[in-house]
Amino acid sequence: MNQLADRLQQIRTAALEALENITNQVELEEIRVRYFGRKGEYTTAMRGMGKLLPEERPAIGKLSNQVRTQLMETIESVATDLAQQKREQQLLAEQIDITLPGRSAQVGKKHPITQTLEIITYIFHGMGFQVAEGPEVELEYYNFDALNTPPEHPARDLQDTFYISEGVVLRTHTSPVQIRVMEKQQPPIRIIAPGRVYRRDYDISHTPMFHQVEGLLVDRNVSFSELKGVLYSFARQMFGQQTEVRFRPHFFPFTEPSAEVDISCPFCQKGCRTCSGTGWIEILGAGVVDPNVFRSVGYDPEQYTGFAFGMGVDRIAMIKFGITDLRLMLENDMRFAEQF
Ligand code: 2NM
Repeated sequence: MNQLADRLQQIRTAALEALENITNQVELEEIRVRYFGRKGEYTTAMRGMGKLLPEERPAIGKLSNQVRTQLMETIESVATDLAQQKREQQLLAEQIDITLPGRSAQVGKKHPITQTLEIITYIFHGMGFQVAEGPEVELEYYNFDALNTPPEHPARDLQDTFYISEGVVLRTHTSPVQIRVMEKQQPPIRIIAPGRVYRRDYDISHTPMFHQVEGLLVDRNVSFSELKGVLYSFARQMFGQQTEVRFRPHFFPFTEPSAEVDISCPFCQKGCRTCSGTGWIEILGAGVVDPNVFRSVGYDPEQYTGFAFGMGVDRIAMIKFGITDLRLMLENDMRFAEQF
């Protein structure tokens, strides 16, 4: 055999040995270039073909093809092995333990005021009341005049009411909503008006914004006894069937007669901090709608009578959930919010 055949055999042996110890694709590429690149060992050796005698050519040609095919195939299979190895390593590295316990999802909760508002609304809905809403920035007329509140009444004072401009206030109660409904609709009326109200008060038990639900029922032959029935039913659904209700005479400009309504303390038999030792907690104001209110909306007080009531939702939420500090309601501290 001639020199070129020896050289090809050498290349084959050396290349196969080198291919056995390959550990990555960069090394493999180096080997390919070293033998089959433009200046590669195989490529260079093949330039010797031209110097062969014609009778030597077929055998050397066959050999060189064999070497070339064998090496190319080996390179190809090593490349496949490397790719698979790499994939396996990757899968191993990305392995996760699906038996580990999951992280529990953080579920948001409704604010206790929202929850209370929803419960109150649900109870009155069950007694046939529909929800009515109105603006928080309100005309002084709807907030006071139409509600039989005289011009010199202390509630209108700058000290108590936020004035936006001449004749425009932040509503101090949701009663103006009832006036607006009565202006548009004829009796029978059975509505509640939930929403935000504003008063210039800020201390341990008052915030300048709080929430109210007011109710209004107007029809023929409505009396104080219907009011008592509705409020008893509400109090017992809200605070439990054993709840007692007490009416104390009071005054409101928009109702006559008027009363403040207490419930028996849900926390004690007689005397705790929540009821200041009295056994009773005030939750409502109520009364029979004053004929002057009906006149201002164009209802005939000879034909229609009605009752109305109003309650502070924030206060009721505090009683319902046993919250002792009003300020917690507005701080949005998650440790507080998560408890309800
Ligand atoms: C209260 C207490 C008593 C009341 C009266 C009216 C209206 F529009 F019919 F005149 N709405 N709300 C009312 C009556 C509100 O809150 C303590």
